Parts: sequence; structure tokens; C-alpha cells
Amino acid sequence: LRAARELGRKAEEFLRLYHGEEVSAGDLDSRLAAVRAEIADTGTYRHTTAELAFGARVAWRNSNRCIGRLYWRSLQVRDLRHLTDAEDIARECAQHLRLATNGGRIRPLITVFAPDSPDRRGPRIRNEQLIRYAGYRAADGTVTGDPLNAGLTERALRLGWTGGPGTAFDVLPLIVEGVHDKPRLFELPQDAVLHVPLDHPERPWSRHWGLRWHAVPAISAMCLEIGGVCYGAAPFNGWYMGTEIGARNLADTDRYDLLPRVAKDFGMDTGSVRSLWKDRALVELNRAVLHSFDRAGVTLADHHTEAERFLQHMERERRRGRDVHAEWSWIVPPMSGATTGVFHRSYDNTVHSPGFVRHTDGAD
Ligand code: HEM
Ligand code: NRG
Repeated sequence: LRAARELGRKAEEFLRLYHGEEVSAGDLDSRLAAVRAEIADTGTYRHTTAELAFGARVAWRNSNRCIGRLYWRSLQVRDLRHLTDAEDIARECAQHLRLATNGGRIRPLITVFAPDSPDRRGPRIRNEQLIRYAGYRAADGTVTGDPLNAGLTERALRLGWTGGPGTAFDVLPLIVEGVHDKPRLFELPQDAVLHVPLDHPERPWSRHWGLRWHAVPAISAMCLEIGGVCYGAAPFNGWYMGTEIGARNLADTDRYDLLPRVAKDFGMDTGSVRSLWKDRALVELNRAVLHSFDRAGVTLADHHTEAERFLQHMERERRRGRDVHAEWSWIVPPMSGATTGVFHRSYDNTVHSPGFVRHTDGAD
């Protein structure tokens, strides 16, 4: 009963927000009465398609860690709430990737599967992102591939995955829990995953290095919470900002750790940190990422442009009478921070609903 009261309160708060912002929403009082009756009757309530789309877009708008929020209104929403089975979900995750990739012109997109309800947990996707590169840990502790995903890789192997070809960029299968199922494995069809081969504009890396990254970052293990309803399987994507790949995924010492190799390729003096070889290698690696995505015709933001857009977003929201909340340490890019405008100010990090939240259940 307390849970139902709490849900009713959250539903009302969301519906007031929706009807306050969208003139096309119709009569608030009659909708509130219908939702209250539905909660009393069933313990939960169903969003309309329009409420779901608005809720998902505002969840993006409320993502304090996201620098890419200028285009929050343009998020495309696929309403697949009728799907609860692992197999259907895996198939539609692949289709999500095809639609989002769009031949390289990346489209911001979210696919929403069945929500949790009071009597049963909804489906879950256990991969942090739809596309993740395997990290195979050897007996001596060294990892082939992405060390970040070593745990997920072990989990897939325990579930019966026979492993990929053993490159540093093998795509992991999806681990999906349907409503009635134990976790099941599904390989992503090759045509659903676009990879961008990485090359440096002045060095012939592509000939020997075999570096690549995937075109679409699709976060798949966060819960979309709208008006007290939790959509635990709701993968979403925008496009990459170059530094995510060049200054973190490929550069962090506990990820692909490529800075020493890049520095050597350029003949930099790696004997002393005071040569700033790490900083110089970072710039070259990030130039390679921007160059390669441009050459492949795949959407990718640079951190200077995306930071400008974020400040534009803050200004536009202010004019609409809304505050933008943000988390400084996530908004400021991981290289050249103070060369971007987002560095030189502070932000209110208050969390709002609708939003994307991290599950605590069954991560491994
Ligand atoms: C985080 C950029 C679209 C929701 C981030 C981060 C960046 C970013 C750079 C920080 C990631 C990190 O440091 O690991 C962008 C860009 C987009 C975009 C360039 C292009 C359109 C979206 C969309 C959504 C979204 C469409 C949701 C509908 C989030 C969330 C986080 C985040 C929830 C925090 C993730 C976490 O806590 O791990 N974004 N984003 N973003 N973004 Fe965006
Ligand atoms: N840093 C992570 C991805 C986090 C989300 N970034 C985005 N999201 N751009 C990585 O894989 O490097 N998005 O929805 O576009």
C-alpha cells in the first residue's frame, strides 16, 4: 500500500510536468484520475506512447553527466514495451543498432522494452553497452582486448560462449534476461555492428596496428525511470565524442594503454615525463580518432564543438525558464579541459526525474 502511494505521488509529479510543458497533452485532471484508479486496481499504470516519448527525452535532458544534451528534443523513441522475451529483445537490440548507425549518420535513439511491475521484474540486458569488446584474461593476469570487459567476458564464457577469434576487438555476445528466463547469450549479427578502422593522418598505423572502435555507444544497463515506473531494459545511444575513445578507452593504463606505443611511433622521449610525451601522444591519438571517423563518414563530435553546444544548451534552457544541472567532473573533457568553456564555471548537480539510473541487481 505504501508502494502504491509512493507510485501515485511520482506519477502525479511526472504528469504535471508533462502537461505543463506540452500543450497537446490534453486534460490533466482526467488523466490524473485515470492513473490513480489504475494504480488502485493493478498496483501500477501504463504510460501513453506520448508520455513515454516525453519521459525518455526529459530523462536525457536530466542526465547531469551528459555533455551532449543540446539535441534532447530530437531523441527518437521506439516503443517496444510489449516485448518481454530474451530472444525478441536481442533481435530488437540488433535492429536498434542498425537504425542508430544509419550508414554512419548516427541517430540518437532509445528502444524501450517491458517495464518492471509490482509482481515481476522486467527484462534486463547485462552488457553495459550493446557493443563491447571482449577482454580475455590469461593465467599471468595480462588481458587481450578491453580489460574493462574482462568480468563480462568471463560471465559470457561461464554461460557457454565459446569465445571469439581472439583479437583485441572481438564483439561480445549480448547477455539478456527475459521475464521468465535465466540469462541467455545472443551473438550480434555482423551487419548490426559498424567498426571504424583507426589510422593516423600522417603515420601508416592501419597497415600493422589493426586498431578500430565501434561507431555507436549504446548504453544498455541503465534503468529509465519515468513517473515511478522503471524500464530496466531501455538501450539508448547518441554519437561519440572523440575524447571518449582517444583520451580514455584507448589511452587509460587500465584500458588499451596505447600512449607508450604512440609515443614510440613518433620517436618521442619517453624517458622523462617532463618531455610531455604522454600529452603529445594523447593529441596524436585523438587526431587519429577524428581523422578516421571523418574518413569513414561516421558522426563523431570533437570536444571543442560539443562543449560549445553544451553552453548553448544551457543558455537555451535558461531562456525557457529551466535550470540545467550537471556534474562538472563528467562534463569537462578528459583532455585540454581548460581550453573549453565548460571548464570555467560550476554546476548544480541536483538529480531530477525522469532519469537514467544504475541498477544494483544482478550485475554479475
Ligand atoms: C554521458 C556525450 C547522447 C545520456 C555522456 C558522456 C559523454 C556524452 C561524453 C560522458 C561519458 C563518459 O565520460 O564515460 C554524448 C553525446 C551525445 C550523447 C556527444 C550525442 C548525441 C546521449 C543520449 C542519451 C545520453 C541520446 C540518452 C537518451 C547520457 C547518460 C550519461 C551520458 C545517462 C551518463 C552515463 C553514465 O553515468 O555512465 N554523454 N551523449 N547521452 N549520456 Fe550522453
Ligand atoms: N564513455 C563511454 C560511453 C558513454 C556514453 N557516451 C555517449 N553516449 N556518447 C564509451 O564507450 O567510451 N551517447 O549516448 O551518445
